[in-house]
Amino acid sequence: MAGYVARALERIEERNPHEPEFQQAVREAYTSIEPVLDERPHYEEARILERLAEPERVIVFRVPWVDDSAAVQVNRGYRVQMNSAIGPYKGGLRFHPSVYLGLLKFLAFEQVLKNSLTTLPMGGAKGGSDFDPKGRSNSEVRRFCQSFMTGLWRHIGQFTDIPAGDIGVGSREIGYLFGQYKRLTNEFSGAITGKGFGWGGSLVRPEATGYGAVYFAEEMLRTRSESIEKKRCLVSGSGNVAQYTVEKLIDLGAVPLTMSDSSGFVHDPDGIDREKLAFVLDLKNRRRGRIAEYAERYRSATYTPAGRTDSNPLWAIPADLAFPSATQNELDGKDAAHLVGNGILAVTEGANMPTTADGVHLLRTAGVLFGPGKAANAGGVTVSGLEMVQDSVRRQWSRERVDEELRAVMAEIHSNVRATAERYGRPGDYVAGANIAGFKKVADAMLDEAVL
Ligand code: NDP
Ligand code: 2IT
Repeated sequence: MAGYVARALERIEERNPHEPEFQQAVREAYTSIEPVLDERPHYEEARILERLAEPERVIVFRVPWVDDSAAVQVNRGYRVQMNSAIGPYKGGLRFHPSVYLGLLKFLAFEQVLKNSLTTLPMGGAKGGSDFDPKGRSNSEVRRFCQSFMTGLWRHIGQFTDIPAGDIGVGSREIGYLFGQYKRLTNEFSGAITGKGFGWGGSLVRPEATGYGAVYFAEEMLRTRSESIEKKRCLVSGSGNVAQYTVEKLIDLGAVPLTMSDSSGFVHDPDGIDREKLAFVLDLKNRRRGRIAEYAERYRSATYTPAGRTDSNPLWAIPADLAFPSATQNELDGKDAAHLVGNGILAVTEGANMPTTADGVHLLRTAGVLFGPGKAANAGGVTVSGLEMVQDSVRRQWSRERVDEELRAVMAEIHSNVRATAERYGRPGDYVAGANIAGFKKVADAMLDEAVL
């Protein structure tokens, strides 16, 4: 490994112990940008790698709230404002019991490079809480969100930091958060994205991440003269990203075979069609039930509970395309070996860092088209950026216009990533291309703005 990268990684890992996901994300990015560092030695003088891995600001706050049995609960709230070199901090909020500072630092770090790729002027951030919305009533979720925003509101704003959704934060939570933000600031502004269309949101924002991932997969397949049509697809997750990945796959004539949640996965060899997807949307977004119910409703499907073996049997099902769209590190080396063994054509990351480092290595060396999350799932934050544009000009665009812009940005990201990989001697390496292209724009802005 070239000198500066190795030295910087050592320092960063020493400074950030007990944060394995953050270390993983930084290592993956930095080891793939070496060719730029060789070309631009002044980055080392400016200690760009160290600065990029140090959040500009971290906010940690108490989130007290009262549950339905009148008991007081205490959670921890966070916002990691990672980098504002190219625009205001921007990134989602995650409510999940696994949330801790290191997890949000990994997500904020990824967000900086991802947002840089979108062509829009957005810095990177991530926030959230260890609150577990599962099994909580609407009133409990509302009280939690209001308390969370009471801690956060003074640190965000339309020109400062614009949160959005992520795991555990969907349209219901965004509504509660936005309502409380408005009440505290006495201002109706676009300080949060993912809002409902009736109150300042953008059409296609709910669909954007999933649609964008499929558009990115289409672009990758085109380089091999392949199309999505009739391809058998493995999708993990059954939340926002997975739902609209499946919808777009159906639109384009592909055959989605699987969906999952943290309890297990369903495999439907007949394919998930529109009616079955509508069942999943109702199950997950309204009734908030478990994916196992799909296999009770549709006899063509089988259900496999999670955690019986050390690899995930979802990835062992023969298919042409894979869309990991649930969570980080859900696809490891063994899973990748199953995919390769079954002749998978492309893996497109809908989630953030769903593939482990050895998984990525195996897929890449086997020549599988591999679309890393920071490029492939950038559609969500892209339409968040378009929501900010609409909020600023106080107009709302048509579904067709937003979808067209989303499609164009995903094609632009794909061609930029591909051309960058080629230019730096890594043809076809979307990981290197995405990291280098995302990094250069931010690093150069940091240099222009002096030592901040
Ligand atoms: P949702 O909360 O809507 O859905 C998450 C899905 O993943 C659920 O099916 C959930 O199952 C499953 N899941 C969550 N945690 C785990 C876990 N530890 N193990 C197994 N399954 C798990 O979130 P999103 O769909 O919004 O997010 C999914 C991924 O996509 C995340 O990595 C997120 O960071 C990323 N992403 C999201 C964007 C967005 O716009 N929403 C944009 C770009 C990336 P269960 O219900 O059982 O918890
Ligand atoms: O990981 C992500 O890109 C998101 N969760 C979306 C962030 C956003 O600001 O829309």
